Order: sequence, then structure tokens, then C-alpha cells
Amino acid sequence: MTKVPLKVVVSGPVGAGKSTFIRTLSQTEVVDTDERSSENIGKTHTTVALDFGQIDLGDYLIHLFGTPGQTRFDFMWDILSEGALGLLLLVACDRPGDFPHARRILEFVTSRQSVPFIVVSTRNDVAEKAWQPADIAAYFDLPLEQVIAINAENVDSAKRALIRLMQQL
Ligand SMILES: Nc1nc2c(ncn2[C@@H]2O[C@H](COP(=O)(O)OP(=O)(O)O)[C@@H](O)[C@H]2O)c(=O)[nH]1
Ligand SMILES: [Mg+2]
Repeated sequence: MTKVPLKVVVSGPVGAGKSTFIRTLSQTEVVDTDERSSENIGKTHTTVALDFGQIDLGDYLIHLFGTPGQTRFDFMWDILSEGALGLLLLVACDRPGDFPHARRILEFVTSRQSVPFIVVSTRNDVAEKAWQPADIAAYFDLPLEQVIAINAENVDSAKRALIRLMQQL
């Protein structure tokens, strides 16, 4: 049976777990374009163009497109989000300093087109004194169902984010 291909965009600030999330979920070899970072973002390599992976989810074949986190790549948004089913906005629950950037991404995207999205809180397995989903929902002014806490390194946990997005459609 032919599966229905669905495009899902994975965005969020640098360090939110986009590359990890896509690597965890992808059943094909991930195409990534990590390069030595030109900005001081606390790690030497970062995604400059995109991450791509795909995952079989029942009747659907989900194509995951990870956007670069750095603001100078904003121009790629229109290209990446063309025809997208939905958006996963990743934020690391222990990096609240990056939330304003995440909110700007969300405002930027939703101002251009109406796209279903959820906020995915990552690093819940590592973080102490991290933000809880209810706090994150309040910050982004969203109902609690639109926020999910995961471990981006765990397949079952990461899959729950995709399923939650599908439930928003
Ligand atoms: N333990 C754990 N580590 C995570 C999680 N998400 C991301 N990381 C780690 O956080 C760092 C940043 O993740 P990365 O995928 O490079 O973020 P990106 O800049 O959004 O692509 C990496 O060291 C990851 O291994 C998570 O849910 N759990
Ligand atoms: Mg990355």
C-alpha cells in the first residue's frame, strides 16, 4: 500500500534538540548539514541548512524537515514550510533564556501562514529545575494540549510529539 507522505517542520532555537529529535525518529539515514558554527552558540557544530529524516507512522510517511536555529537563516522558512502539514516548535526545558527566540520563530511563522503546531519541550530527562509543560504553555499563551514534554533521544517519547501534532489537525 502506498503511504501518504506528510511534511512536518521541526524548528526552534539552537540547542533545542532538533537534530537529536530527527536523528532519533528517522528510519532512514539522516541528511544533516552540521558545520562549524560561525556564531558563539556554545557548541562547535550547528545545523546550517537543514536536517531531514523520515518515519513510517501507520498510513503515513512523515518527512521531517529541521530548520536551522540561527536567525540569519530566517529566509529559509518559506521554502521549508511550503506545503507543510504542521510545525513542531522545540524548546529545551532547561534553557528558558531561549524562549523569547522560540516565541519570535512562532510569531514569524504563524504571521505568514496558518499552520497547526505544538510546542515540544525537550531535555526533560536531564534537566533540573526545568520548566514544566504548564509553565511553558503559559509562556506561549497556549492550551496545555498544545505543549508536550519529551526526551528527544528516546524513540517512543519523540513519537508522542508527532502523534500529538496529528491530534491537533
Ligand atoms: N538527554 C537529552 N539530551 C538532549 C535532548 N534533546 C537534545 N539533547 C542534547 O542537547 C544538545 C543540543 O541538541 P541538538 O539536537 O544539537 O539541538 P539543535 O541545535 O536544535 O539541533 C545535544 O547535546 C543533544 O544531545 C533530550 O531530550 N534529552
Ligand atoms: Mg541542529
